[in-house]
Amino acid sequence: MENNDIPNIKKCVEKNGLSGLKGFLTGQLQEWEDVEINIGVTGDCGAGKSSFINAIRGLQDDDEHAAETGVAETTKEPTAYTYAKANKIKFWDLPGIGTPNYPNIDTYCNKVDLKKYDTFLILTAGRFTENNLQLATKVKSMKKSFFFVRTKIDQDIKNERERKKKKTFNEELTLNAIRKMCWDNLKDLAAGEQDVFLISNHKRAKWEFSRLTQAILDALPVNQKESLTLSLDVLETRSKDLVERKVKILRGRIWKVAATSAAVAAVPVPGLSLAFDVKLFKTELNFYISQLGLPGENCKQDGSLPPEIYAKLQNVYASNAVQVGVLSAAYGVGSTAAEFSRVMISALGSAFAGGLSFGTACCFLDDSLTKLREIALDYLEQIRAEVNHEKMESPSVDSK
Ligand SMILES: Nc1nc2c(ncn2[C@@H]2O[C@H](COP(=O)(O)OP(=O)(O)OP(=O)(O)O)[C@@H](O)[C@H]2O)c(=O)[nH]1
Ligand SMILES: [Mg+2]
Repeated sequence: MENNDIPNIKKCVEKNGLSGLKGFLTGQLQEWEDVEINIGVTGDCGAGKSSFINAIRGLQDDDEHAAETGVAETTKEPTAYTYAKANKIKFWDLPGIGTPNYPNIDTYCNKVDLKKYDTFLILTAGRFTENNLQLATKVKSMKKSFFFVRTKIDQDIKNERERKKKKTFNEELTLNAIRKMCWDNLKDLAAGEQDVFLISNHKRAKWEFSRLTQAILDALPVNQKESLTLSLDVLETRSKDLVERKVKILRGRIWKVAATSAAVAAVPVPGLSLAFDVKLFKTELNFYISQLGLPGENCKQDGSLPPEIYAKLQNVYASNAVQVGVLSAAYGVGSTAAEFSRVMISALGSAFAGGLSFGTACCFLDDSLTKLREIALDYLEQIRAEVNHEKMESPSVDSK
C-alpha cells in the first residue's frame, strides 16, 4: 500500500459511505490509462525516428496506425503516436534536423516547441553530427533528460562483417567502437558510455532495444513508469524484465481489487459468509493474461502454442473457473489482508465486515498471478530459443 492510500480511503468512506468505496477503488485501478507522458523523438533526418516509434508501439511499418517511414524526408510536422489503451502516453515523431526545412538548431527550435516534452530520445545513424551535439546541449540546458540512441546497428554489423570478411570480424569490438565514437563526441553531456544505446528498429530482440526500454521506464516518475510498463507488449519486446515489471505492478493492485470485492462483501448477504465480485475477478484475471502476453481462456491448440504451455494454461484456467465459481476456496488471510482489515476496522469500526473475503481474494489473485508469471516466462524462453535456433540455421533471417 502507498502512504496516502489509507487516508484517501478513509476520506472517501466518510464522504460517500462504504457504497462509494467500490467506485473509488475501481477509478484507481484504471488510473494508469490516464497518465500523460510526452516523449520527444528527435535527431537526424532519416535516422529512424518514425521506425523507432512503430517499434516501441509494437507495430510494423505497414500497420494501419503506424507512423510513415521512408528514405526521403518523411516527417514534416510534430505528430503524436499513442497506445490503443493508454492514449495519453505520447511518442512525438519530430521532424529530422538537417533538411532544407530545418537546416540547423536555431530554425529547429523556432519551429519545434521543445519545452512541451518531458524527455527526449535523440536518434542518430552513421557518423556523429554537429546537429546531434547541438540538440543534446539544448535539451540539457533546458534541464530535461535525454537518451542518445544509435540506430541501424544491424546495417553496421552487416557492413563490417562484409568488409572485414568473416575471419577477422568481431561484433563486440565493432559495437564498442560505435559506442565510444558517440560517447567521445557527447563528452560531459552524458554520464557514461552506458548512456548511449545501440539498437536496430528492425531487429528489436537483438542489441539494446530492451535495455533502452528499461532505461526509459526507470527515468520516469512512478505513475508514468507504471502506465508505460502496462502499455508495452511482452511478445513484441520479448523481454523477461518487462514480465517481471508488469508482475510487480499487477501484484501491487491486488489489494485494491480484493478491497473492491470486499466492499461488496461488507454489505452482508444472508447465508453467505464470503462474498465476492465474480465479474471483477474475471476482468482482473483477463488483464493479467493479456498483460503477460498469454492467449486467453478460449484459445485453441492450433499449433501456435507449445503443447506444454497450452496444457499449463488450461490447468490454470480450469482451476480459476472452479475457484471463482464456488466463491469459497479455503485460503488463509495473508499479511496485506490482515493489514487492510486492521486498518479498515480501526478506521471505520466493525461495520467493515469484508476482512475474510478480502484475505481470500488477495490469496486467490496472488496465487493466480504467480502461476501465470511462471507460464509467461516459460513461454518467452521458448520463443527466444526458437528465434536463436532459426538464426543459427539461417543467419540472414530477419527476426524482430
Ligand atoms: N536497417 C535498418 N534500417 C532502418 C532502421 N531504422 C530505420 N530504418 C530505415 O531507414 C529509413 C528511414 O527511416 P524513418 O523511420 O523514416 O526515419 P526518420 O528519422 O523518421 O526520417 P525523417 O522523418 O525523414 O526525418 C527507412 O527506410 C527505414 O526502414 C534500422 O534500425 N535498421
Ligand atoms: Mg520520420
